[in-house]
Amino acid sequence: DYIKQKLIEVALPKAEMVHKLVKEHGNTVLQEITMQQVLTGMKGIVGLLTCTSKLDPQEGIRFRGYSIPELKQKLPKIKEDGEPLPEGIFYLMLTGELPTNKDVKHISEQWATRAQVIPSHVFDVIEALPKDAHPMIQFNTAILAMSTESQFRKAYLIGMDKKDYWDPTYEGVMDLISRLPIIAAYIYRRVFHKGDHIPQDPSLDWAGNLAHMMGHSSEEVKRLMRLYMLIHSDHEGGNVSAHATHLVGSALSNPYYSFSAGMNGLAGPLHGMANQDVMHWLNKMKREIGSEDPTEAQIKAYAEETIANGRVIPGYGHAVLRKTDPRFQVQLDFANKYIPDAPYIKLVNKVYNVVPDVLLNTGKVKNPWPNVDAVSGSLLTSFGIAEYPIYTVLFGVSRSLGVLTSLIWDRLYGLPIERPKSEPLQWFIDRVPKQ
Ligand code: NMX
Ligand code: MLT
Repeated sequence: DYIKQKLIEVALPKAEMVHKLVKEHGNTVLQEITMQQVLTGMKGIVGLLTCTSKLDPQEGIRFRGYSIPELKQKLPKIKEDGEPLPEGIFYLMLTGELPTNKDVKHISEQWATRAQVIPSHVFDVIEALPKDAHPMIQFNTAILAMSTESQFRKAYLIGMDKKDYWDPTYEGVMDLISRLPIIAAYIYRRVFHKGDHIPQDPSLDWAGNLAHMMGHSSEEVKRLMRLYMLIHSDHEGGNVSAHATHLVGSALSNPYYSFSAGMNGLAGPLHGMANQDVMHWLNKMKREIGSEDPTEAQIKAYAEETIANGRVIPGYGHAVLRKTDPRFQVQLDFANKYIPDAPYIKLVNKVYNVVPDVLLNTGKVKNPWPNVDAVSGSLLTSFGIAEYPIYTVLFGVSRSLGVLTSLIWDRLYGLPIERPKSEPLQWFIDRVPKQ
């Protein structure tokens, strides 16, 4: 696998730089930290080294310096008018370089080959769960069950030099990513299509194969799945799923354990589960208003009621972003191009017209604009994937690309175990300046 050779060439000087920074500039002060930052979710505290992507509050995400519109131009596609292949963004995040068509084909083939062997106990474990267990429970259980395959643990036990840990990590990551579409599609067909499974087609690309195995094999859905897998793949290092994967990985837990930790975080309603919750919010609103096509005034009143009841409006707000999420915009553009008249897309547009003002009027919401989840479910539903509980699983399949690439880089950099300091309440009270 020539990618490994390339990776080590790119990474060695960077790993040396990290070592040098710690050794020669370890006492450099990076920033001041306030009481508020620590007590409100560590917002703005730089505590992580992450190279795969970086989030600008105004502009949104850039993957190795490239914005989503730039990637839509620069990453390889199957057809010129199609969407970039997620294999390409994986290569970019991993190596820092834009891939050629050959690189993308190589990764597609690697994943298709590695996906051939999933041990049967993984499916037995899924089958042991009730069918109505949330798909994220089934997904994460399967991820953990696959850790019996971890090369990392075996290499560790035979006494591998720690400089080489990145190698079995890379192998585990490639195996795990290759298998996630099969697991996700298996759960989808088990829960929503009477266990009528569709075999993988190794000639297809990673995202196209996922759509195919889910039973949505039109070119339109494959195109949508490529876009979906591209834009959900990473959101710098501090979001809950990335941070959890990194933290657990810092104990040298194998890629399966580490990714499972990230997926447990993604299943929270303030993170990835918001994509399912948006659909429940929209549908409950329609039911309570008693109309399939509520007016903007009705939507505004419903949003105000949600807030008055002490609940959040899912799909809106962000811990870092202070503008409309470009991942929201690119999905809306896709919808406006291919399905402008879809009722859910019209509804999303109406909600977008009124909810930011409702949130601004609370006087406390720092970002009133939509995030990635405000439209993704409506888009999937409009293309026939209307089973909401699978949405966070799809988010998770995509998120593997970024967080697991970062895990490889954690090993390449040789980062140690993560262990911040904690203090009880009195310590914070004692820090308040005396009058
Ligand atoms: N609806 C109602 N209230 C909100 C919202 C919202 N969409 N967003 C923030 N607030 C409230 C928040 O609950 C907090 O209230 P309080 O002081 O009473 O505790 C106040 O506004 C200040 O919060 P922020 O500093 O603006 O937001 P924070 O950084 O703490 O949280 C989110 C960020 C994303 C968790 C928050 O905006 C939210 O709960 N949004 C809805 C859920 C959602 O869409 N999550 C998905 C995020 C993207 N993803 O996929 O991960
Ligand atoms: C994400 O994609 O991880 C979310 O937008 C949450 C975040 O960045 O904090």
